[in-house]
Amino acid sequence: MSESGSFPSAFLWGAATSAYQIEGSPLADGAGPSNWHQFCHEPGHIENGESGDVACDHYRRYREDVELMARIGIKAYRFSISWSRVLPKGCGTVNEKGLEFYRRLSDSLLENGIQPFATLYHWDLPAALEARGGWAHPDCAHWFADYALVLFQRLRDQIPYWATLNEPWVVVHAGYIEGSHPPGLRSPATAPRVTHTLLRGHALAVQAFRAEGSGHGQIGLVVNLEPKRAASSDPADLAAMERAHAYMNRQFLDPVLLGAYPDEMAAVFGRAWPRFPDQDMRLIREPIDFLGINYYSRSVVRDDPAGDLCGVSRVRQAAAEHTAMDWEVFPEGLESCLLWVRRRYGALPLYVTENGAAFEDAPMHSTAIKDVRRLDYLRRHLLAARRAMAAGVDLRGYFVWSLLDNFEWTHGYAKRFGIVGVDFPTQRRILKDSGKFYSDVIRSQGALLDP
Ligand code: IFM
Repeated sequence: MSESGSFPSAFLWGAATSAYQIEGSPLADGAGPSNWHQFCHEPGHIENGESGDVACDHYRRYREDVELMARIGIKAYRFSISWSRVLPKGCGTVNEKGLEFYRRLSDSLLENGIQPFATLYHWDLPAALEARGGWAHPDCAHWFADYALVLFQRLRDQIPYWATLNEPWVVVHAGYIEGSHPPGLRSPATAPRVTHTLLRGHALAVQAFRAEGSGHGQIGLVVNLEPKRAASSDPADLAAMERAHAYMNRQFLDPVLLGAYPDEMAAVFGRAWPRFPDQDMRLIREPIDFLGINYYSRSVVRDDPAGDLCGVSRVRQAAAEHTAMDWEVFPEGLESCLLWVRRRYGALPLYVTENGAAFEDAPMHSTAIKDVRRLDYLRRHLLAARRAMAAGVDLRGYFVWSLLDNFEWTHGYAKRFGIVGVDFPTQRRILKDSGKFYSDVIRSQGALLDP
């Protein structure tokens, strides 16, 4: 593969979404409430008091959305499965109607020549399990593996790609350090156990996948990575950068791929970071078939004892371009992340499972959306991905975040990431210029990226 020209013919050109962010109808057909459903309905958590009650109404409009993906030329669709649709109480009796939705969605994708790529956990935990302690309860690892097994037994014939967890770092950081996601805690004493339970759950689910036995399909983990740079060459800033890097980028990958948590975790958490049993560490190292990487931005950091948990503050690069999330646009960081993963963890098949940008778009009542900045963001990141491939990274696919404008968690509907615009009052879909561009890139197999 060279730095110019086409991507390999088997490259998976994809788009990604998640259940709570797009489906709507969260309690339909016997589904149980999720922790996100409850969190949104408690005042003060979400901008404008919004929720995923309607979202993109994808639960009812999925056929239309699949046809749209087919028209764009998308080859793979990464969606997530709502645990509480399938198991309303998190464990026990299967809600057949909930499961049936994902069967119909997968069938419809396959009929349209699109590969289903399912994430088992994209942050919406059944509320019944949150009430029992959620991920802070060690048994949550088993509850998750039991749920995963139901899906492997029932949907494995239709779904070739499975991811266990989406961005476990966000689950821990936003849920248990910042308190901005459910369960809304600020408890550094709890966070290490949550990390460990998530990883045990991931590994038990991978083991269930292998044991289930049809041999069909692949399973992996999805993490969000962000290169850290020191604001100066001062040794204190360099040490701060290493702590921030270990906390965000290595906390989950080192145990899964190397069998041990980074030493820096004890420095970050102090005595709250326990010594975990050797047998757990062996379990967590269960081999995976691929790694999914979500990439958006980088951060420049400096030592700051009054800063975050790591004793670090972010130094905003005022001269750089930023997205509507105030994330620096830094395409080279995608290339450096991919190269770093290969250097540190070896030649694992990789997917960019999310990449994209929120920008203010033209009003949704228009028929065209000229989102020049998003288009440019995608082009520059795809070029970065291709450079990494030319340097030997085994990158098998790329999923734009997101197919649709959707519910951006605590920001509600204020941040638009879609290559397809959604006029929420009417639910009309409008293909943005970035979507047309992505379609052309796919049809040219990436050759169009060349200047
Ligand atoms: O919308 C989220 C997604 O759910 C997880 N990754 C980052 C996206 C943008 O914030």
